[in-house]
Amino acid sequence: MKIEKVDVLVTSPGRNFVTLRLTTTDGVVGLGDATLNGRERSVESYLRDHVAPLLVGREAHDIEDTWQYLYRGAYWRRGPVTMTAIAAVDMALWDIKGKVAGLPVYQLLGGRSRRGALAYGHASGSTLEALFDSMRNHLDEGFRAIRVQTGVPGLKKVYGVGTDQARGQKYDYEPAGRTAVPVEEGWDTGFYVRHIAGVFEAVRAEFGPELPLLHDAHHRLTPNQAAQVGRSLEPHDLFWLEDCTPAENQEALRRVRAMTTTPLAIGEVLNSVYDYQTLITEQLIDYVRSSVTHGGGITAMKKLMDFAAVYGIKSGFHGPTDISPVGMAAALHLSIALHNFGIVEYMKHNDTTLEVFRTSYTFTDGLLDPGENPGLGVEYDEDLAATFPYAPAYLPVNRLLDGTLHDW
Ligand code: GCO
Ligand code: MG
Repeated sequence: MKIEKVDVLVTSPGRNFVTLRLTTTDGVVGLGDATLNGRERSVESYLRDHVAPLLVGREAHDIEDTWQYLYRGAYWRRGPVTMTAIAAVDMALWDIKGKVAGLPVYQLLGGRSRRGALAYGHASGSTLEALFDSMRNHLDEGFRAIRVQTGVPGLKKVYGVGTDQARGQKYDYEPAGRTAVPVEEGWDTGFYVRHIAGVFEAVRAEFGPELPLLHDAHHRLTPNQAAQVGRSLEPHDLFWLEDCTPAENQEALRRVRAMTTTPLAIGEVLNSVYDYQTLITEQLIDYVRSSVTHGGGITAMKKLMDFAAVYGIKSGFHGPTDISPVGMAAALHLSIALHNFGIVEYMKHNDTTLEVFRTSYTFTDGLLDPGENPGLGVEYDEDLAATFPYAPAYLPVNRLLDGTLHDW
């Protein structure tokens, strides 16, 4: 069974997505997610101009060999564009293999390790009152673990906080904006550090000690600041503190780790096992945050998680709305199969996205399940998708209040 046709579909049903579709000589169709938020066209070109010509005529069943061919064969290694492109091919091939076998992909990865994958949702509010409302909505929807992000006094717009007008709605936070250039946000780490422990104290007072709470510092702190925040959050027992320092410096986590017992998660901007080598072997983190979409696909993430398992480190795959439902499904098949699963992010796609991508995964009592359809279990409605043309969108950039460019 050879790969016969390669389509790269760039559309905007609800937001921008890049979808790879492989069709075999037997007419089996496999889907892969190749969405790289704000840089969509570069992955599209990588796939269309450089990868598609190599795929036509290859054996569709040879997933490992194709992965190595695209990774080693390019000579130029790693990086978000390359690894997202390889991930899309890898997912599509697993999708095909599952459909041919008549099995959901998780069965090909070793079968089920749990009844469902614990998922966390994104609660936010510019004030405590708005945050509590958002948390109650999440609890009503069935979430059993919640990420908490709030406004910071003195700052106009803060990462992860939806608009209060959208309070009570399900899908109220989308960081990418359809603007000609990125929106600029203002930031002061001191304001944040002085504010954040009080937020969690108030949340614990309102919602009790048991609810798993997560928080994302989005790469903005120095190791010292991260250690300080981690320590100040210890009494409030976080499930994790995410991306406390910029992820590319693995050594930075040594200081944070030595100073705090707050569990640490990192890696949504990382894309290779080598980005984790120090983090894993020195046990500097508790959770791997990469997505299957940006981390080289199911093949690469399974190996990364097996490596992490040796050191007792668990998965917490990235699942924002800029991972398409195809990428989300891939993460769920892997999450159900892995022994060292921790939690999975579930930001929820909007209705338009879910009309174009018909999924078979379900969310019940706080747990996600990939479903029993063969392959990844996602169908793409090409005709409907074509009615939502791609439009460039950018993630914001962040400046300190004196104008210095900072990590967003
Ligand atoms: C998360 C992430 C996202 C990213 C987004 C960028 O934890 O879900 O930090 O909110 O900012 O995926 O494209
Ligand atoms: Mg994050």
